Amino acid sequence: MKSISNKLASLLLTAGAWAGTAAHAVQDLPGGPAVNQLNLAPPVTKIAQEQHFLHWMMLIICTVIFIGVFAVMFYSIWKHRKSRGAKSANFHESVTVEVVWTVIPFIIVILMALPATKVLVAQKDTTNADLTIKATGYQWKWGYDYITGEGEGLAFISTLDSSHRAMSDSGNVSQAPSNYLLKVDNPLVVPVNKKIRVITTANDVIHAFMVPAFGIKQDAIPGFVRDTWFRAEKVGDYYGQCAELCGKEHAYMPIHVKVLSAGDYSEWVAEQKKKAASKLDDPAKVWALDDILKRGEKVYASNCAACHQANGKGAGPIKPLDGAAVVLDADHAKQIQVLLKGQNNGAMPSWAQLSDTDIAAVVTYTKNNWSNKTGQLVQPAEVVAQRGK
Ligand code: HEC
Ligand SMILES: [Cu+2]
Repeated sequence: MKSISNKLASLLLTAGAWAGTAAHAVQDLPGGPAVNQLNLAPPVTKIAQEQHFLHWMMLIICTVIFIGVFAVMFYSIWKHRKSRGAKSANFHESVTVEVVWTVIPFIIVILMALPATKVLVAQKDTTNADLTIKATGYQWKWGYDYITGEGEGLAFISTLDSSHRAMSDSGNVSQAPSNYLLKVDNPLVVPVNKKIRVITTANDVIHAFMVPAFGIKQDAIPGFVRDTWFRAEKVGDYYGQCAELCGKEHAYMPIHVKVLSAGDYSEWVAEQKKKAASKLDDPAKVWALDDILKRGEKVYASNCAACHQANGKGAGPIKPLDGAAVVLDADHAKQIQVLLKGQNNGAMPSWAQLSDTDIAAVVTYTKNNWSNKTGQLVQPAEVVAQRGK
């Protein structure tokens, strides 16, 4: 007996210690998931508020009915049990009972369906948007294009922070920050109190754009466009994830929406436009090896390391780049073609959407990193020449 209670005590202690460290390491993320969160995310749009109302209203109605029906049932069984000499009633086809049990549920269903339909229709009304943004799902990142409204013309890719990916690989998450696996390099930025229409589509497989605080979730399907909308009523950071199983890195394509005041948003747009103008690389520029290597390291970390690994060794069917013949080859065209067209039916995807400078940079980087000390320098002009070949 003693040993059992000892075992129980030590089990409880370990559980306590585990809960203790977990609570220490992980904290609520404002605008994102909370520790031990059970309810829906705190709503930040009218639609999300109404979804909350519908959810609780229906849950309460169902619970009341459940308790009522089962209470009557158990009471009747108990009260009219055989041992008390109860005799079963002997009636058939009571019109009153049948009318009552048809009409009452019908009224209840209508009472629930009316407000639900109202919200559903409002959700689908994507007209008169102040801003239209296209969200494109890629394996495994999001592309955002500002199509109309303030910020029109801006476009960027949003990827998971590579340090979070590395933390996940290592399995050591004791130092995980509250935005673990939700931190991205470029969040989607929108103004507060404006109607934002999000057009969703995808480049490879089906993804889904979901932000619980806004009450939106919309499939992103290759070759199709779907849309949804939100009007965030509070400045802040809100998080979501791809919500359609889309391959092995599905868990690593988070969504971060930054809602700014109108003034801050205008400033952000002006800053992005300036940056975009200065970033427009001249593909005719002739680079020095050191400069292009620095650029290539970044391009590799955000686009290639997920598959080929930071150490260039690949994994399983993903061929290594460290020591690969095509990487070491003095003919630059071979590797440039692999990047532009992909290889093995897209197992190695095409990277044609990267700029000429980014492709030249990452090719140069792979040719001079790990044990690949070729000293070869690939210029953007060589990529330009290979496009369309
Ligand atoms: C989605 C995973 C994935 C990503 C991301 C990826 N690759 Fe690959 N890559 C592959 C696979 C798989 C192969 C092997 C294809 C085959 O079987 O021929 C490959 C092959 C290659 C090859 C040819 C190697 C050889 O020996 O034939 C090169 C070069 C290459 N990748 C470079 C890159 C670069 C540079 C990037 C980043 C811009 C990148 N890859 C991103 C999956 C990926
Ligand atoms: Cu996805």
